[in-house]
Amino acid sequence: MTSVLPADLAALGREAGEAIAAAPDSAALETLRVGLLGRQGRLTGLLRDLGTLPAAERRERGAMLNSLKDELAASIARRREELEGAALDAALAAERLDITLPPRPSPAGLIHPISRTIEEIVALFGAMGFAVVTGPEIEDDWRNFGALNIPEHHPARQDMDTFYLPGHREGRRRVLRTHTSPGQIRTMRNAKPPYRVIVPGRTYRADHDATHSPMFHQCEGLAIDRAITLGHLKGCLIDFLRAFFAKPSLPVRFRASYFPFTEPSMEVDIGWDRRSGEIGAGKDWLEILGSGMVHPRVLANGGVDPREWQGFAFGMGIERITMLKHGITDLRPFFESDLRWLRHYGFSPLQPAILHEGLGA
Ligand code: 2NM
Repeated sequence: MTSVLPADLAALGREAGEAIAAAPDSAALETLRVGLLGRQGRLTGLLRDLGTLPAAERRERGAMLNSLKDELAASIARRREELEGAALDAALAAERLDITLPPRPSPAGLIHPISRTIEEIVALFGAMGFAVVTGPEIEDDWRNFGALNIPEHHPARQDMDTFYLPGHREGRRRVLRTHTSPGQIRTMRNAKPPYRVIVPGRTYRADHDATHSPMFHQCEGLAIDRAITLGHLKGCLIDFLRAFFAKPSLPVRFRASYFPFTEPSMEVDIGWDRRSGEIGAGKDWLEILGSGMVHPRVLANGGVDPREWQGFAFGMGIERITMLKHGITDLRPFFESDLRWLRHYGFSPLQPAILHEGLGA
């Protein structure tokens, strides 16, 4: 635009240019645009007024008005881009997400150490082909004692140690199971060999002091096939103990013992340091579970022909191996529901016991 603008157009251009540059947001800018270039706009009005002018004046003023209109439209478009860019920058800054931040602590609950140990046992024995079996906590004394070759006069049967329930069917007193072996008896009577099962669950004995709870947890296992040997028992339990305690060279010792339901019977010890409590270190031995080849009489009681089938069984205390693995020294808080203890010893439900991550502490 080289020709000099008449004063009214120059003033309008300056005023409009300043207002556009100062428009604080897109809405204000749009109001300005409508006021200048809309159908009722000031510039539109001036263009409309051209018709009243003489032809020569009309052409010159028309050209100036059109070029002013183009200039203002371009200024508005530039300012719009500026404002939209600034709005985007502001939104990006305000909604910024730091994806490197750690997650907020989850308010979700935690897995009780007993449940965690059972999950780990299930994972480890599951990998060795064992299925999980559960049974009722109220049993009769035949499944709990008689079928297991535990004699009538055995001290474990005494009222002192066992919770007997009132009322009973002929000769079959009802008891709170003192071990999970009745679950194994049920498996033998219900399923056809071969099978491998573990039976984790609650068990009960009339015992209550610093190291005994009247309700506690056990896991027993049973593997029956045509040619299961003591070698299978040893390999299976050594593998389990080394994986459970996450110590690949954990010393494991088998020591001859006696149980009425197995023959031969063996206690299983692991190496530890009595003074420090460290598992797998030092020169001391710690009894950790019981095992043996299932007694032929127990097989027969389970409806399994001992001339055709044989196998091994074992049993362990869940609280005990949990305490040893995690350095828990007192049994009592396991069942006191003290949230401080549970928060300290609980496990994240988001990190379940899966073998490809290992079972290390
Ligand atoms: C143990 C030790 C040794 C055992 C035996 C049986 C069954 F039912 F097959 F006869 N179940 N569990 C067993 C064997 C349990 O616990 C220390």
